[in-house]
Amino acid sequence: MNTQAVLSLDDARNLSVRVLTRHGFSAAQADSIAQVIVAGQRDECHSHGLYRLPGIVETVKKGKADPAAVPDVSDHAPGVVRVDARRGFSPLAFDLGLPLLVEKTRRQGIAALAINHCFHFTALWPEVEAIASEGLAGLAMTPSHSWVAPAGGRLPVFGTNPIAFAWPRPQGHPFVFDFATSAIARGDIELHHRDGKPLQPGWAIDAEGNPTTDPAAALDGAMLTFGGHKGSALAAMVELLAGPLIGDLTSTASQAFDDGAKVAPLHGELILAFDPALFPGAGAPENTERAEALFTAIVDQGARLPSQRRFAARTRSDASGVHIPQTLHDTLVALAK
Ligand code: NDP
Ligand code: PYC
Repeated sequence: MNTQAVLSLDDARNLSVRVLTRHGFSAAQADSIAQVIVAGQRDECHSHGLYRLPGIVETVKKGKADPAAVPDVSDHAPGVVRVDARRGFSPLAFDLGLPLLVEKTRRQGIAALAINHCFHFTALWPEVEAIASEGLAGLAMTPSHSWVAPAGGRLPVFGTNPIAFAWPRPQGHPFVFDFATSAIARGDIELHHRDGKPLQPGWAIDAEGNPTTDPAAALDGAMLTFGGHKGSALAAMVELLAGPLIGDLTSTASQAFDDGAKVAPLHGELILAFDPALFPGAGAPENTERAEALFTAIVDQGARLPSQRRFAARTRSDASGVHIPQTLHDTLVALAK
């Protein structure tokens, strides 16, 4: 039977920090990672919640990541903040780079945060939501490992390459989307594999290039992009903007660095922020009204906004905690000892 453990958000955070510090993570690294993992679990993003902890620990055990890395923040150019994560994980690098990104964006209207040399396992919405909470719009993207075939091909070239966007609204939650440019995130293919569930057609091909719904065959073959050639082009854009543009690895280079260890990818991330107060629409209430009318036109016909499911899950979890498989809880308790 698939039994579940229920944890309060504080218990989930404390358990995450215990697992991480037990494996050599500095307090600062552990706090930033735990924050983002518990947020993922709270919002019922199961592929990017507590499930990630064993893989993070493995990335350190295999000698790839530095669990005590101290990221270096630099003022790279008038519109560019750079954070060298120094082979630590991305959450602390983002937390340390955010204040200067916000300051530059407020000064100039637009600014970029380039994170280099980070191990990356997180969803991107916590980052763009943090930017929106400052009254700014945010756009984030990152490569991963080469798991995804280009449209019309059969060999993995791209990462699952997510793109996330947030737009601040006068009241309530911002408008946020966050999706992989693959048909589904790699983490969800892994969860289908763990739970013995078939994939949906169109998500993956096997090692011979044949369509498959078998998660094991997909993990050995290649994932497919969403929207055919359109997702494929967006995936290529993410490789370029969050790779060579910022002096970092493509997903193929990250996979080569991994060298069969099968741990978290090492690469960069590009995050852009926009200050509405410094763009031509500033100060005219009709522009805010037009944006709000767009959201109304979506929901008034019964469609939903992206992140609506997540925000509803957040309300539930804030009230009654998070649910994880008992087997995962047992694994985490063992890792914390
Ligand atoms: P999904 O396809 O589950 O969701 C993508 C987005 O679409 C979400 O914002 C979601 O909102 C929204 N959405 C889903 N269904 C609807 C609907 N019917 N109407 C309107 N909006 C909808 O996500 P993915 O599998 O593509 O990605 C999952 C996560 O994996 C992301 O958070 C991503 O950042 C992460 N990821 C991280 C990678 C990394 O390298 N670090 C790589 C790849 C993915 P809602 O959440 O409310 O359902
Ligand atoms: O789920 O595709 C994914 C993923 C890659 C890196 C972190 N998450």
